[in-house]
Amino acid sequence: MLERKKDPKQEKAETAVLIGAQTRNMSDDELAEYLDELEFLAETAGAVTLKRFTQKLTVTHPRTYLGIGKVKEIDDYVKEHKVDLIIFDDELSPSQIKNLEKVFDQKVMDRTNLILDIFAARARTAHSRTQVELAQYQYLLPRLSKMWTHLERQKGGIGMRGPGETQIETDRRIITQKIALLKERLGKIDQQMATQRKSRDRMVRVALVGYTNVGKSTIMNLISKSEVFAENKLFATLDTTVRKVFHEGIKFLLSDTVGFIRKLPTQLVESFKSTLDEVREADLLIHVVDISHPYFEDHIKTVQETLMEISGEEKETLLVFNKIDAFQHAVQDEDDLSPKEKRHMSLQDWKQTWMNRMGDNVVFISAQERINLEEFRKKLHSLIITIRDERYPFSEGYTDYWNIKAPEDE
Ligand SMILES: Nc1nc2c(ncn2[C@@H]2O[C@H](COP(=O)(O)OP(=O)(O)O)[C@@H](O)[C@H]2O)c(=O)[nH]1
Ligand SMILES: [Mg+2]
Repeated sequence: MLERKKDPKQEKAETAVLIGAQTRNMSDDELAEYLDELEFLAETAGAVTLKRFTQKLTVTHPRTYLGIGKVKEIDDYVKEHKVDLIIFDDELSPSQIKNLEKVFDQKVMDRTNLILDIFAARARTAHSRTQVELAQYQYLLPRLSKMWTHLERQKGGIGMRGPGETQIETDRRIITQKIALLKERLGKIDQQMATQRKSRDRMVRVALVGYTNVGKSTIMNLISKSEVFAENKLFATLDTTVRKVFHEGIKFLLSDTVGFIRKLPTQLVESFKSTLDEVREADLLIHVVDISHPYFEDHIKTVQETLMEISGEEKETLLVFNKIDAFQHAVQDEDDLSPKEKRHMSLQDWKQTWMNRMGDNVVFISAQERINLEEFRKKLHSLIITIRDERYPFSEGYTDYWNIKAPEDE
């Protein structure tokens, strides 16, 4: 884990270099995008990125992940610039981390590690802190045991079962106990939360979902008079906020929670199951997409996959393309006859694609600049009314039903 300084203003920020491997079917643009995201993660964790290193790889090196020459090149830079952290975009094996730390003589992290660290720093409530802690121990446990078998194989069995092994066995036992304890504690919190959820009115439940940093919390605040923390950081929000919303006779519950990201560590998804209960139990999802992001289609896919992992079913969804104010596209020269690439597509072009086939459940807005919010509100309300009348036919539609106007009034 990153060591967090008490007062970041007084102490120098940690420095980092980022490492990305370019596998066979990864384009240069994709690699750059992955490292942009990794740099954003590092920044969120409080580290300043000094340089990126990349290498084309068909197979990864079992001992050091990268080839020896590249490792040497990075090491020279690390030593010369006194770099604190070497961050890899891919998950490294425990032995690779160990070998690399030996070479660099500095902390080596992978993407999973970094995300876990950000979650740890941003957890505000006992609930999310417990969940993060559980995820951290679950990340650690297999690594301890793998490191152990790795050492054992390296040193050979007989006569080598020394204190090292005993220590690891002790650590394993402590961590296993800790995991059991955390699970028990979470179980209790979950029960309390489930009771709270049950005691709520029979209202339609709507959950904001989406990639991290797309504007979910901003939209939550717009719709529901809440003051959820919105910031240009990854994972600004971890805890779920639920608000009752009343507007023009429509009543619903709206929740905002943690966003998703590419390669979200499975330990986190598992540990955050109860935070994500609001999503799982929602009647309607508002899937927010940052359309100004060049890889927003990948983000949509990641979110859909994570949602399937959480709830295992497809739910009614309103797809909200946010940040249209920031949307840009490259303009193609008129005499350029090569086929239009995605980066050349205007908002109008996009609307003619698969988005067009989504029917009514799509809307384009800017939450920040308050563009097209009325259309958003109408679509949301009509979806809510449909669900409400299906689910709870005698709750609210009832009064409307008896409110029959005389024909001459119309
Ligand atoms: N340009 C632009 N920025 C936005 C818009 N909506 C939100 N943002 C910014 O995007 C960043 C992330 O917003 P946030 O609501 O925290 O996203 P979340 O991680 O999905 O909850 C913040 O800096 C917001 O101010 C928008 O419509 N246009
Ligand atoms: Mg948020």
